[in-house]
Amino acid sequence: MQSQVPLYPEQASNFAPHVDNLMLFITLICLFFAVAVTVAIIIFFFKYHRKKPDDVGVPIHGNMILEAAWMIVPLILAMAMFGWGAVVYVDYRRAPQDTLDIYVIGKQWMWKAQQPNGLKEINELHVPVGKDVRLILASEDVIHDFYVPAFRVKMDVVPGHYNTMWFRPTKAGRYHFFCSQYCGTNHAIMGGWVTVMEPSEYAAWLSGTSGSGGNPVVAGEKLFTEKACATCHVGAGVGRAPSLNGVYGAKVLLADGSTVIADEAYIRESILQPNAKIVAGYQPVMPTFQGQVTEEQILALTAYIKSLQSQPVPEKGSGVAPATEKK
Ligand SMILES: [Cu+2]
Repeated sequence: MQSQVPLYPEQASNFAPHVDNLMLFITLICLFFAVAVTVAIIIFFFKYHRKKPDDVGVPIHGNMILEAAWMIVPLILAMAMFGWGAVVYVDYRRAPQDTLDIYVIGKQWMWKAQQPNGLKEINELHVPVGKDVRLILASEDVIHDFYVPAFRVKMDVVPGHYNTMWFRPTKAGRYHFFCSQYCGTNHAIMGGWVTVMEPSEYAAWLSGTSGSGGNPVVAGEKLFTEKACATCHVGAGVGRAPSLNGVYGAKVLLADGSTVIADEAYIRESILQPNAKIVAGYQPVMPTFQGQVTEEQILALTAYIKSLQSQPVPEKGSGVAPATEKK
C-alpha cells in the first residue's frame, strides 16, 4: 500500500518532535529570507534600473539603524538555532540513568544486535515502547552508521571504538533502520527493522526466544578460561594481574596516578591494548588480544566481567559461577 512518499518519516521516539520542530523553524527562517531577498531583487530591478543613458545613482553614505538591524537580527536568529540545536543535541548525547543496554555490531554488510539476556538478532532490533534504550555500537571492519529515521537518531559505528546513542521509543510499530555511511559494495542493503513492542510483549518475546542466543555471561566465562585470562586475573588481587571482581563501574587507579572508570570502553581497550592504561601496582605484562577476539567475544568477556560485580567473596581461579545466569 505504498501510496506516496511522506514528507516526514513517522515520529516514533522522544527526539522526533524536537528534531522536527527545530528543522521546521530553521526551514521557515531560510524560506522567509530567500523569498524576501528574491522579491526585493525583482522589485528593485524594475524600480531602480537606469532609465536614461546619463542617469547617475543617488550617493548614500550609510544608515546606522539599517546596518545595526541586519547584524543584530541575523545574530539573534542564528543564536536561536544554535541554542535550540545544542539543547536537543546535548540531550541526545547524554544517556539517562537506568537504560536498557543493547549491543549493536556493524560489519560488511549486516547488523548484529545482542539483547541483555544474550539473545542475538540479525538486521532486527526489538525494543520496548516507553523505555530508555541505549545502543552500544561497535564495528568489525569499516566505519558504518546506525540510522533510524523514525527515531531521528543516527550515530557513526567506528572500528576500534565504542560509540553509544540512546532513544525512547514512543510508539509501537516497525521502523526501518539503515547504514548511512558508505561502507562498500553492499552498503545499500545494509539495513533492517526496529520492532517497538509493548513492554509485556517485549518481555514475552525475550523469554520466548532466549534459548537460541546463549547467555553472554556463560560464553564470556568460557572464553575467560580458554584465553587463559584466569591464570593472571585471579581473585583477591594475589595474581600477576588485578582482580576483576567488582571492577566494572568502579574507579581504577592507574600507574601514572590518574583514575579511570572501568566501563565497557575501558574493558575493551584493556583487552586489545593492555598497555594503554596500566593499573597502579602492576607490571605491563599482559599480551594484546588484538586480532584474536571478535567484537562479539569482547562483549561476552565484558558481560562476564560485569557479572563478577555481584560476587560476594572473590574465589581463587576461574571457578566462579556467574550470578546472573538463569535458564
Ligand atoms: Cu555500513
